[in-house]
Amino acid sequence: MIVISFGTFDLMHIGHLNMLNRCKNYGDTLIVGVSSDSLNYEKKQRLPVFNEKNRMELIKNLKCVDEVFLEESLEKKREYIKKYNADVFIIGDDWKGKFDDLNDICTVIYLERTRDISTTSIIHNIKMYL
Ligand code: C2G
Repeated sequence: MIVISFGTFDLMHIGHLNMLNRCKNYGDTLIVGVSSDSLNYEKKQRLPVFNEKNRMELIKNLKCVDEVFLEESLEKKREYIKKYNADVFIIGDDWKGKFDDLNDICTVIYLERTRDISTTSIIHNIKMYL
């Protein structure tokens, strides 16, 4: 079974690792689309702290990840799923319901996020307390 997942993974933290480890439990191969810097700017109106090259390198080197590619548009999910022959598409439940239309070509699963950690809260804490 081939699993595909997506994300920015900026300031990689334990929530990201938990998500990807759990993704891998659903199949034999885990492919991860890492959102490009410009896609992130569109989504969040700011550039990531770590650039796309470094974010891809970090994710690619995790034991649970078999392959990474650059996700250039949120609308291209169907295309990427077909290209990588993914059987299962997994993402955090902050996106719950958003990708249900893809159930016609694969199984869409939303997993619960790790509580109390996010890239935004890390940036906030650094600004406040350091
Ligand atoms: N995540 C998690 N727990 C956290 C933080 C993140 O499980 N505390 C998960 C998210 O739900 C997502 C993945 O880790 O599945 C990557 O998180 P983000 O980098 O925040 O991803 P996002 O910017 O939402 O990009 O095309 C979809 C988007 O690219 C997803």
